[in-house]
Amino acid sequence: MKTFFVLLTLVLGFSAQSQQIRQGQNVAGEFLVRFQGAYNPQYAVAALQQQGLQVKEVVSRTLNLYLVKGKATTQEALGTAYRVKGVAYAQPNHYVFLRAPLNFMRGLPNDPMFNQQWDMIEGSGINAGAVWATTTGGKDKGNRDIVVAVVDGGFDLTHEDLRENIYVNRAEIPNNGKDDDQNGFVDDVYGWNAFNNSGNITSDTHGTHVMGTIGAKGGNGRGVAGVNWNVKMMAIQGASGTTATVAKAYGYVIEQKKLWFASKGQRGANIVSTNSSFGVDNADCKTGEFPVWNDLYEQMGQLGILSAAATANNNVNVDKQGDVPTGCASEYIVAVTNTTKENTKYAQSGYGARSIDLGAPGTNILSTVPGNKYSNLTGTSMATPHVAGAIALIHAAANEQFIQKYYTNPGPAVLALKQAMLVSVDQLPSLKGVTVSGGKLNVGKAVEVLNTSSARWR
Ligand SMILES: [Ca+2]
Ligand SMILES: [Ca+2]
Ligand SMILES: [Ca+2]
Repeated sequence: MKTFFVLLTLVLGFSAQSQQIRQGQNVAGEFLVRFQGAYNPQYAVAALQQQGLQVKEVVSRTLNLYLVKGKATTQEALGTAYRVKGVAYAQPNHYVFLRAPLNFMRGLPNDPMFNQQWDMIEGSGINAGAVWATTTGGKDKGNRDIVVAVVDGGFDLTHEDLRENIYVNRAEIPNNGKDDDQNGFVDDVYGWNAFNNSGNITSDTHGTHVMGTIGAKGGNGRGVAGVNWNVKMMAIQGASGTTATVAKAYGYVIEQKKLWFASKGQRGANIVSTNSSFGVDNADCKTGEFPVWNDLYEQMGQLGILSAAATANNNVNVDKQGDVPTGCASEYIVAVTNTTKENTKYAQSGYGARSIDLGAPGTNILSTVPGNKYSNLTGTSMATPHVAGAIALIHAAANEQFIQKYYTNPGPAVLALKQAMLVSVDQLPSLKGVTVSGGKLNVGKAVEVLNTSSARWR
């Protein structure tokens, strides 16, 4: 009987949510009647029917309790029920709600520092709450894991608010000096360290902070919430040093995604975005001095990987001064500048009507730092993970038409995703005319735009 009660409660609670029913409301015309004495359904059914009431079901035999439906209002029906001989009491059939915090029901997390995360909400932030009401990330409509490759200096993979969302290559046995899954990389469990060609990932503040914005575990009652509460983040070290290091870092990403397609999702990783919070200032990607960079982004793009890239932390016009990678030609780069809580471009951040696609919050951003700590940082490096994370969250929220096209024709699919992000921005005066879109990321609107357009795809 207890099981039945719990089930009933859950069913009622669930329908209550979907119909937007408030606390304190009850099911119209329905009520519960308990009879005195031992269980006697024949008597109860007949006696209630005589008063024009209908027994919907036996709720509890031990309580001699029935769910009853009347034709009149609940109050009138209750009055009628009390006229039935042997009735101990009757009461309305209230809607019951799960004991989740109220903000959880509205798509906002219970993480204690969330009240400082202005970057996630509507207004000055990216409006992630609009998506969280439907999905908090992790899997697409084809039930495939969504992976973000975070290319940076290093990561604290043991951080309390990150560890559950770190990608793990389960086919690789750690630290045995062997390439167990024969993907060409020895001991690559969490990703790859392109600095020293090993699977040994070391910790660093910058990369740990970037990771938290993309995918700190949300709704776990700890710390902060990332753009994705659930996601798999692949740790790739190789965000500085030389172009060769960067090429090895992205080379790993490319190989894992190729393997994923070739094995139909059995091996490799479904990487949908990368985060590039690094680059070369005042460098012209189009002179022929940096072809490797553009080729890496092109190859990733054709495999369905968009790369969010941070532009310079200087008030420079990238169209004129150049920047690598945000001045590179590849359409698969989403170039990002830094916006503030006041919804303006941060003064020391790059722009460019042709090269810088959009803005995202990057000023005083609270996120994870090594040692289970949290801290505020500022820079285009902090803006960009909002975009890399948004790409992953959009994959989780995208409809089946999009996902089908993504599996079969990934390049065009992700260019449509990028376009949806650019046309759905919140227009900001300080970004108008100096960025491609003229505004700041609004991931909630981007999902709407993409799903509306992909619904028409064949
Ligand atoms: Ca391996
Ligand atoms: Ca191994
Ligand atoms: Ca958290």
